[in-house]
Amino acid sequence: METTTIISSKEAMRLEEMYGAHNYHPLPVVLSRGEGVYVWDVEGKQYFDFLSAYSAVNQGHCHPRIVDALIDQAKTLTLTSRAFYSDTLGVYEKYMTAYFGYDKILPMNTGAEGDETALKLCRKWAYEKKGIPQNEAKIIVCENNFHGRTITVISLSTDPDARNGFGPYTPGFITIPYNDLEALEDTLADPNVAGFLVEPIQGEAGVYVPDEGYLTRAYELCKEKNVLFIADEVQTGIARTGKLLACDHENVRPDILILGKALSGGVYPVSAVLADDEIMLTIKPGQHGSTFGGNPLACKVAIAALDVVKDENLAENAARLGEIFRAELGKIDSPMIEKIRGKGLLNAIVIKPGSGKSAWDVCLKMAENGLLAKPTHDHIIRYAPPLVINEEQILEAVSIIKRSILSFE
Ligand code: IF1
Repeated sequence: METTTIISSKEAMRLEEMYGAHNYHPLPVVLSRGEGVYVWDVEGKQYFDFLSAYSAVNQGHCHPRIVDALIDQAKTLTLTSRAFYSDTLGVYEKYMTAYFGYDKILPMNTGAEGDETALKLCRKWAYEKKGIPQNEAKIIVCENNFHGRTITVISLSTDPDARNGFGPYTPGFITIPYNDLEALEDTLADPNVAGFLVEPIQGEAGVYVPDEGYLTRAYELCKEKNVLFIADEVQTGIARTGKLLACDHENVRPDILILGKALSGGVYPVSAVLADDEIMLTIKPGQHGSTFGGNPLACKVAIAALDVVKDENLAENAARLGEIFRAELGKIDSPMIEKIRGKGLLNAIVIKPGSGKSAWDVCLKMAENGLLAKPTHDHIIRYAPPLVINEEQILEAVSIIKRSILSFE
């Protein structure tokens, strides 16, 4: 069967329903093209993309510099495996460690792999450097976290949908409330605690921004107990919150930094874990890796993606336009809006429970009006446009959001 025929949205949805696993419940929109802040469906309707593939397309869809880097390398050498050296990996590793200020990087592919790698590093460090007895290392995580979908990562999840039905679970995790320094301090009293894994802003939970100073004090508490502060910046990193990293808002330097998503501008799966030698060198040859980790394509795409972040001042743009976005949303006079929160261009509207319409209803109406966003829960809508958006587009997007919400009154 010819595989490149343009199919209707209806046919596309039927095919996914018939032949694909039902592990998602997408909005009834079938996308076929993306450029910058816009995407188009099969029938040619244009939308603002206010999800950015969950913050993987910070540089805008199909950024020419990133796509060109992919194409050029794809014609040269795509994959060697780490059985051999390559002329791209060392260059990329030097670039990345200088860009983020760490001794070393361990290149992987997905965010979940990044989290798994960080957990393995933390445990290895615990046994070899901190002296915690083998198999006794514990890692503190926060309620309502999201760190990926692998068995170990869902073992530390508190979300029933993500976790239930997949046991038995990986042991060794202690859950505390997010943004609760007293709970953290109490839990750090356990001498077998090796690490604290935290999202600087909880994305999936509903864009929960912790109190000012939370990250700083949490880091200090960890240092007092020789515990590793592990920041999952897969979603909050790469300029999304108005700084290169969300931790930069408090000048906190994580002991282990996890990156993914927009590290590649959404062009290719690229993730990374960065740490200094004392931690990173606890993993020896043959103890960790992946077929595609650090492949030439990933290296060249990620360098281009990060060059774009710097050259186009995306962090500053996100900070400035995020302020405007939240201020303009705040002017929408609707009993449906309970709260607006966020940082940079990672924001959310909390729809008042019992206001008659769900976040899903609002998202359907916004799609009708030309803006795509998705609920993170049944009453929270996350708004995360590409960071290349400009002020005129932000204001136009706010008018669509306003028109959509007011249409229910
Ligand atoms: C899905 C959520 C967002 C992440 C953080 C690690 C990962 C993610 C902070 C894993 C991934 C994605 C996964 C995707 C939807 C999306 C998501 F709704 F699932 F929770 F963004 F909030 N750390 N988040 O946000 O990275 O392995 O996916 O590359 O699974 O539905 P990944």
